Amino acid sequence: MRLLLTLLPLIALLLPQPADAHAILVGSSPALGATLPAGHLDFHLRYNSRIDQGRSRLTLTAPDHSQAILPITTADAPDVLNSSANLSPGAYVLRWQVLAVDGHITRGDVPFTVTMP
Ligand SMILES: [Cu+2]
Repeated sequence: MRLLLTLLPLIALLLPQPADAHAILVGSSPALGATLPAGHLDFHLRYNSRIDQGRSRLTLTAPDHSQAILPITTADAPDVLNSSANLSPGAYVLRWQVLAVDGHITRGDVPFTVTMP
């Protein structure tokens, strides 16, 4: 009995989870807090599940705090978000908002710094 009680939480973990596929960021370029040289910059965000690229959004906050919506470029995989921009030195925040296939929206920030080339 004691063993069963000990195992119950583990068994619960092993049972199939309810369908839930919130998109979670699993990798990004630039990486969180990265420092990159000024000029042309490619943005690649990768998620743990398929996302609706047409209903997802990338917003870039510039060093002067102005915000611009970045055009999302065609991706070769259903779980990535790509864009690019030409950036001058300063502190930026790439804000992503994605719609996952389960209909849930998630968002997050990727702060990074651009330095003189
Ligand atoms: Cu979800």
